[in-house]
Amino acid sequence: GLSDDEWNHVLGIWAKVEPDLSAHGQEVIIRLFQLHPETQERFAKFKNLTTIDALKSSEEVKKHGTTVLTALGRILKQKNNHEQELKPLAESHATKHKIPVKYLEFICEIIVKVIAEKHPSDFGADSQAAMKKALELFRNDMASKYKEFGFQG
Ligand code: BLA
Repeated sequence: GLSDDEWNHVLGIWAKVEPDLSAHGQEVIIRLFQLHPETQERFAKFKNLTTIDALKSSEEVKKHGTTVLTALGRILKQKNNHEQELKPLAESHATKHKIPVKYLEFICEIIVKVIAEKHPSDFGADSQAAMKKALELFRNDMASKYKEFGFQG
């Protein structure tokens, strides 16, 4: 797990992300699709967005980005007592969306990069290390829940 100090780092930087959650979320999703085009194919509703301009001007992309970071923020705030928040998410991702753990790794890495770019003076080495650790816990728990739902991830 994370120490109190590490959770303070995680929630401290998250408090800087929250006022502009949708811009962060939009950037994360667009970058995910640009770097890993196979991830965009998982979204029936984004099939028509074939150019970077179309992605940037899509309200639906912004909305999904907000959904993602809102859910992630709720989970982080539980400081690893996230069973209640994680279970329905793992279930939908295992049985309905069928999202490989690898894609979770992709998006978590991008989340750290986007925060680092937008908050260079508030997201130092200790905070980044703490956030990476928190996201690793999240991913590991998703992966083990996936297995409970019969998805190898
Ligand atoms: C939908 N993803 C959702 C929803 C939530 C999240 C809350 C809506 C409710 C649900 O279907 O369970 C949450 N998505 C997250 C979180 C992350 C995230 C917390 O990406 C990452 C920290 N889901 C993934 C990844 C992909 C993904 C990596 O975790 C990438 C391919 C896809 N999520 C995905 C899809 C949907 C979804 C395809 C359904 C979207 C829709 O049709 O509305």
